[in-house]
Amino acid sequence: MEAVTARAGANIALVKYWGKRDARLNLPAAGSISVTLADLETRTTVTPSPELDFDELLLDGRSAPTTRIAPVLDRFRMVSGCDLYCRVESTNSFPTGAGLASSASGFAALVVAADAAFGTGLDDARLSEQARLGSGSAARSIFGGFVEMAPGSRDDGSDAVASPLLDAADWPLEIVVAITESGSKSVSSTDGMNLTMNTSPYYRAWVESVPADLERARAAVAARDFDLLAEAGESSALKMHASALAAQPGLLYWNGATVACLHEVRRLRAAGTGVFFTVDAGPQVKAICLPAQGAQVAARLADVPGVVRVIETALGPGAGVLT
Ligand code: 2P0
Repeated sequence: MEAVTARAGANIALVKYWGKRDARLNLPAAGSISVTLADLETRTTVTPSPELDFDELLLDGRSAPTTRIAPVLDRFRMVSGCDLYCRVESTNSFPTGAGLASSASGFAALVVAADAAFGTGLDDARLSEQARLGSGSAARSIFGGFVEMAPGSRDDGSDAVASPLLDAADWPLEIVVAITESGSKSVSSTDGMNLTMNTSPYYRAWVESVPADLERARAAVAARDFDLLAEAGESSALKMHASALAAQPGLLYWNGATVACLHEVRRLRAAGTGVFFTVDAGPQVKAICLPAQGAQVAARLADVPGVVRVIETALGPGAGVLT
């Protein structure tokens, strides 16, 4: 069998995913809306081989545990009827230890490469389902541009998949990531979500508020209404963090520079720049900018005390095979 290489971009949720209706199948408690990034990507090569007695993983050149990828490969082995173990080599274009999640682009690239290597020929919805079983946010990285993840209602999760809302080229927003701490050890998203679900008195209110944010964000994307997207996006991020802050013990993902960046983004918007913020399960700030405004926002965020570096990227395409 041939080695197959695939790539997938990381994604950033504008309407956040935070909580599950089924932890085993990674079924989200509510939908989410994201943008897929062009320049923060994972490239993964899958090589099935009769010479292997177990799966192997090389992550950025280093041997890594296969606990999370072996179940994904098992499903492709089952569907294809081919029981070969695989060598998986995966590299991220963005700095590891920069606190930027790589599980979304990682699992999306893995399932696309495995699908081609095992010849299973799954369509995009089924690839999204397989990526979701690896990591909830990975379901969205199968698609490019603006993407919506459906929570689904079936117990087997077959309808909990992502679908595209709008191509990147149709509204080429720019993203600036302000890194405020490198190598930070946050509580993982999976653990943070579980703690919030189990202990936060605000969790239910958070989940109940998501459909209205999805509606606003969907309408904003359809109309290319940046102000409406900014309102829905900042509100979703702040509410997600409010639910996490109220967990026991409270999850405080932000540092001082994180908060300083949020204020700087608000100052810029008040002065007329098209920009809004979002923050995930870590201290980095992601600024979403109108086309051609990324460079100005990057320069301003780079000057905020405590910002270690900034990364600028365009929106990008969905996952695909390279070779
Ligand atoms: C999101 N995050 O919508 C939210 C906002 C982080 C904060 O999706 O447990 O790594 O593997 O499904 O996908 C990160 O969560 O969690 C995430 P699992 P995942 O982007």
